[in-house]
This record gives sequence, C-alpha cells and structure tokens, in this order.
Amino acid sequence: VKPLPAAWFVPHDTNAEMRWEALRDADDGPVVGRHVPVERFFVRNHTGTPLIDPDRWRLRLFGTGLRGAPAPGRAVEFGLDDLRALPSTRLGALIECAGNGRSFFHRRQGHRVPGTPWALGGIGSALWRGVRLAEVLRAAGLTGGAVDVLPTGLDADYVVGGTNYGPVRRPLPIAKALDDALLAYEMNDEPLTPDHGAPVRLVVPGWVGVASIKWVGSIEVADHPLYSPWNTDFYRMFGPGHPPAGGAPLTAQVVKSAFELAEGARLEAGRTHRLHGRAWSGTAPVRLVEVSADGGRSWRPARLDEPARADDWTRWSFDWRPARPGRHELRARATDRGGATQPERAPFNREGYLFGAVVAHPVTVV
Ligand code: MTE
Ligand code: MO
Repeated sequence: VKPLPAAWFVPHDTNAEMRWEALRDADDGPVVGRHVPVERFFVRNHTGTPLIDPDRWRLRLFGTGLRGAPAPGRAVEFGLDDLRALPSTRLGALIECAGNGRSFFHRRQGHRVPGTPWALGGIGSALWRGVRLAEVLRAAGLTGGAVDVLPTGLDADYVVGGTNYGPVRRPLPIAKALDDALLAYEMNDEPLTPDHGAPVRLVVPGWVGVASIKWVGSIEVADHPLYSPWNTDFYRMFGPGHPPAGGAPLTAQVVKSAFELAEGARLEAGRTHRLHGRAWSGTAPVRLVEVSADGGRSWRPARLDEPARADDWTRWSFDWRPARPGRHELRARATDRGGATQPERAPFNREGYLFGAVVAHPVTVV
C-alpha cells in the first residue's frame, strides 16, 4: 500500500481509509473536486498489492458462455494494447467498500462486528477510462446463453483463519456485466497505479466495491451460475433476521452522506460557516440532503451544488451559524430519487455491511 500521509489517511492493516477532511483542507484551503486525486484515494486490499509488468500482462477469457467453450488452457487472450485498440469510454464513478461505515454498527448501535473498522472514508470517486466489459466479452465470442461472468484478481490467495479462499474473485451477473461495467486502465487520466489495480481493473458502478476486481487476470464466462467465497461466504447479509445461508449476494450500495469535516472539528462561534459534504446512492441520483444541528429534532435542506448523477456523488453545502460554544452534533441525511432516505438505524448484519444510517458528527464550537 502507498505511503500514508497521516493528514489524508487512517491506516487499517492492509487498508487505507480516506479522511473526509482531506477533501477540504481548511475552511478556505485547497479543495478536492468531484474526483479524488489518486494519492488520496482509499485502498482496500484483501492481501497485498502485486506489481505486474504491463507488457507481459494478459487478460484470459474462457468458459461455456463463449463460442466454442474454450477451456482455461485455450483462453481467448487480450494484451493491454489490444484493449486500448477497442473503443474507449470515460466514466466518473464511485467505488465504495460494502463495509464502509462499519465502525458505526458498534459506535452507534452497540454491535461488535469483525472486519475493517471504517468510519465513512472507505469510498472515493474517480474518472475511469477503459473499455466496456460488454465490448471485450463480445470480442471474445459471448453467446446468448451466458449467465455469469467471473473476474479473478492476480493478487495473492486470501488466507484467513487457516482457510485458503484462493485468489480474490466474484461472479457478476451477465446483465450488470453488459450494462455499465468497465475494464479500466486509467484513473484520473493517468495509467492505473499498482494500489488501484494496475494494469487493468473492473469498475462496477453503484455496486459494492468488491465487485470492482483489481489486477484482473482472467474472466470465466459461464452458461450456468458461478460461485466463489465472495458471493457465498462473504458479502451477503448474515445474522438475526437474515436467512441461515445469508441473504442474496450484495449488489447496490445504499444512500449515504458525509461532511467534509474532521470528527471534532473546531468552528468559531458567532460566524457563518459554509459546511460542505457529499451524498450518494448506488441505486438512484440523490434528490435531497437535509442537515440538522440540534440532535435530529429539526432538519433544513442543504444546497445541492451540482446536478445529481447516478454513478457519482453529489456535492452539497449548508450555512451554519453556531451561537453557543461547546460540543455540538451535526447530522446529514440524504434521500435518493428512488425514494430511499437514510434511516435512524441500519439493519444489523454480522459482517457489518451496508451501514447507511444517519451519523452524528461531533464538532466543537469555540
Ligand atoms: N480486487 C482484488 N483483486 N483484490 C482485492 O483485495 N478488494 C476489493 C476491490 N477489488 C480487492 C479487489 C474491495 S473489497 C474494494 S472495496 C475495492 O477493490 C477497493 O478499491 P481501491 O483499493 O481501488 O479503493
Ligand atoms: Mo470492500
């Protein structure tokens, strides 16, 4: 993982969490635009970052969903230049870890959950360039019978608790694969960096981050459902109120919002502060953001500072003039055009996925 400037990241084991205040260094300091610079973008690695020679890298496609059903040893191969020769697409899209916000299951709802204790910084937006997965699947001989597509990463096997789960890989239903999934080779107009999946990663807009497989080396295309631990043992809802084998594999991220402020940020009393934040949803553009400065008793709409989009976050702002010094709690609450609003409590699940409840953000007024 990249070196971690403490002003930008909170380290968690092999992961690096973006600090929200790093999007806005100070009240009037430098501001990060819609897309997060690569050096400030969060990193989530199950194991370690592999260094792959782009000249020797090959993407191998095989399986019963391709013409002639090539076996792994007879895969259809693409090099980086082959991908670059196909029509390219640029797409501004978020990647958000399914576990983003997980620490609030404990901090707000009293549930201890295992896994990376993210606050809200397991997310970032970037401008991706690459070739649509649909394009590559068709070039490889996709048949009408294909059901599932299984991209596999070239990172080390994931070994935990004495079990080797093999390389990180997760099946994607063919409908999503053909809809908007991108095989990206650039991030913010530069070649991908090793931490973010160089030379080529998948970007699956709106879906849990694990769908966006980094360092992709092969893609199996099958005319039957495929399984991997990442859609059976992990990334389902487990625990009370959920089916014994877990709910359906997780797909879209839920509606959320965050302030571009440090926890416990200090603000001056008696003057108006323009508070900034971002809101997003994996299923629909954001329609409304409301802010409360009185513990959730009253809410006022924030200003949406740009047109909302489906795949990206929307920046918003809110003027607040705190009168009285002391500790205050700010809250933001987003609603998307599908009608989903951030709830007071998130549905508990054993692994702490999809925490989308309203979060109290403490600030100190001086
Ligand atoms: N792909 C591979 N091969 N190995 C991984 O560990 N982590 C996934 C996904 N793709 C992962 C992966 C998870 S859980 C997330 S949230 C995103 O990558 C994070 O992408 P980023 O590190 O570029 O922010
Ligand atoms: Mo993740």
